[in-house]
Amino acid sequence: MAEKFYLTTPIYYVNARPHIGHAYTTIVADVVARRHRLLGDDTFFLTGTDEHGQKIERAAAAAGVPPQQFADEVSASFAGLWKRMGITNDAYIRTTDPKHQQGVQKLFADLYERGFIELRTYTGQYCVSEEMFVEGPPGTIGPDGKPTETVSEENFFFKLSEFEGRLIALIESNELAIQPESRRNEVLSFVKGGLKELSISRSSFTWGIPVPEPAASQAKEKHVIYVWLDALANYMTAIGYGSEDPADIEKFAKYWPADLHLVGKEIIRFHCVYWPAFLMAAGLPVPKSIVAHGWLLFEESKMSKSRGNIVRTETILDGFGSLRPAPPSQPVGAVGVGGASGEADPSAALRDEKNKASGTKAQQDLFAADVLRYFLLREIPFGQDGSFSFDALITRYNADLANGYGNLVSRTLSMIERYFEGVVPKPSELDWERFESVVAGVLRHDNKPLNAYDFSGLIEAIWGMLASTDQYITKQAPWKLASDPTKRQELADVLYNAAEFIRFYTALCHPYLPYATASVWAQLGLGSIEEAAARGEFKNLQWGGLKPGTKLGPLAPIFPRADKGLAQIMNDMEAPAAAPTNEEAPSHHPAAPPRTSAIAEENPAAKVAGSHALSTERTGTPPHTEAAASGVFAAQPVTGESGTAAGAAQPTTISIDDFAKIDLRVAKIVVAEPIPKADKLLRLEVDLGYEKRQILSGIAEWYTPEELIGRRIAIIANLAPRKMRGLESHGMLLAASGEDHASKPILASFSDEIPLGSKIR
Ligand code: ME8
Ligand code: MG
Repeated sequence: MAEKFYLTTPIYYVNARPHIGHAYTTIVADVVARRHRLLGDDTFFLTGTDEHGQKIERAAAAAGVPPQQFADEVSASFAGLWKRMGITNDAYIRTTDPKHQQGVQKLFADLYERGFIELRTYTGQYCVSEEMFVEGPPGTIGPDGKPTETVSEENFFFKLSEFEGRLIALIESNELAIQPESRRNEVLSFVKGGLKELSISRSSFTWGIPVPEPAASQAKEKHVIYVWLDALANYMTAIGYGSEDPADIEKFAKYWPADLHLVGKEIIRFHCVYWPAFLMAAGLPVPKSIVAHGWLLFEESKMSKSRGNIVRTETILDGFGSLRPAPPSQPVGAVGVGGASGEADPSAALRDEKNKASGTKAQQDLFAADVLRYFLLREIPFGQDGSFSFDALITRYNADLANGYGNLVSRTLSMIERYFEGVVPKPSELDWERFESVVAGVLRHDNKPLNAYDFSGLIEAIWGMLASTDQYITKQAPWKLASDPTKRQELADVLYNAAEFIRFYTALCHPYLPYATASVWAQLGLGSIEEAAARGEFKNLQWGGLKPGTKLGPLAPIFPRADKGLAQIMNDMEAPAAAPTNEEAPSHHPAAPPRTSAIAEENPAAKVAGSHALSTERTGTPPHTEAAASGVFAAQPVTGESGTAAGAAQPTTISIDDFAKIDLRVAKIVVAEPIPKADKLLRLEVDLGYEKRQILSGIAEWYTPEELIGRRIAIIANLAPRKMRGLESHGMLLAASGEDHASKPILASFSDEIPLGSKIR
């Protein structure tokens, strides 16, 4: 029977929207989950959000929104991001879920009944941003660098000190394995330094899970359960703890204890000391391992919501997503690949939820998510802190993905296409010796449990092999062999070996680059990588697994080179969000969806009059895509549905003179036609009454030429011309579109009475 593997990320606070620090942990967990699935384990991967406590209550109050509504909005932005990135979590827990609350109350009641909780009066220093008590006199500075607040309350206390000895034994025996070693030592010395009783309830605010009976009626005031006890319990409630439902009971019995809690290094005390102590007190098994990673730094300090020095993952998805090459003409059968582009009626397909998920924007997101995954895992030695910058991201991308893996794949497969009509040739023999010398040790390295978290080491080793395959091709010079008819078999040998190496690297990299490897797998003619993985093909890779005679799939570029200018574009995309989202006094609603707030803070007139690249930010469409770079200028809703989150952000005002600079006019579409090799673009000729002109517009996914011809629409007439695909575009169409990039932009249109060329003011 398959072994089970249960892993978790921390559940993220919903006081502000996600940044790439959260994405880092979630990506690492996703890589580990994918790897365990490849090994055939019955894997369960959990993430979610932490929604109670004083910090969230205050953030909601500052935004003027009830805490539940605030939590709903921010939690949805985390869940939505994970979906965009193709994260494969099996469940998503929210601590406001009724089932979770029921489980937490059961845990509290059990601890109370077993005699590990008692009521006491307490005065101490509290740090709200870390939700923890701190030793010291009033005015003591908390871990967030700010003075703590003095709290004097009657509280329920957990008898933590009773667990000192048992915790030390647990950790020293590795029954609870803590990695890396430095963190293990840190935890051990903390425990050996002596443990004090831990306050596990609060009565000065209400946003939390109420302390249950019989404990509740012992206290004078109403208490809520300490947010960390509430939060940690998610790891059990998400898999059924506290529920009477037989299916839940079975699930909990199957998956608990967790095999791995993956966390950032700042929360190891909660996970390695408090959590196992609570569990031992409740008579439950403790997790098998806790693995702590380092921090992502930005401009030398920890990227954090309270510092405001964050980079949003959305910026990378939108920025790098714009590079994504057009998909091969046939679906390649991987998650999120294929889809609407080849449909006869794309707008009909987009209405379908399922197709929507595999639409063009979804593909761009998955492509860009791969780039971020690769960068974070390759660049930062796991466990250490690492700096993030857009420049480093682009440098890595070009060196390793575009010039490395991507180039190896395209040169090899295009030669098979050219010299062997796209059919994998038959080698004279399986070249085991070459294989052994190149692959030496790497496969064993991957399987070594001790190195399970040395992601950068493994990737480095794979890229070393990749380079040697590249050198092999260069040395054999198949393009020369091809010109000599007597060297046909040698040519077959070189290209077979190269393709078989690529198959190996692709299988090894699958957990890191799930989207790109799916595409390469399909181009190798091997179909769906997900299915191959599910069949267990990657558990024991054999040289020669690529069968001669295999017909390659449709070829397409994997990683086109990124221009250095992309760094500036992404920096600009961050600019509006760079204002500190101070938790105590938010300058704007932290939950505002990034694009909406960015729009609200920008000056629309400046964007229209300014460069095309900038106008793409405002449309929320990635820069450099044809849809964005020319032709459509889409308005997006500035106010969120609730009218709160987004509505709180105020648009910058412009003067009437600014507006007067934009020449908006009514025009009629007289010609509309596709542009060869540009899937998204249409070439339009519009009549302004006083002149006709050409506009290139990225609306081919949504409009057929037939339905456009004859329509009266609104255009920006005084935009500087721009050349694309060798054609000049003189203006942009105005269109309204939703938050969702995948939805159809609705062109601003006029009835027939209005004369052509009329000015819109
Ligand atoms: O601590 N670098 O939530 P949180 C790397 N709700 N990782 C980072 C990071 C950075 N700059 N910033 C955040 C909480 N993270 C609690 C957890 S668990 C029962 C409750 C990641 O929103 C990292 O995993 O402050 C870190 O531990 C976590 O986000 C903290 O998220
Ligand atoms: Mg934190």
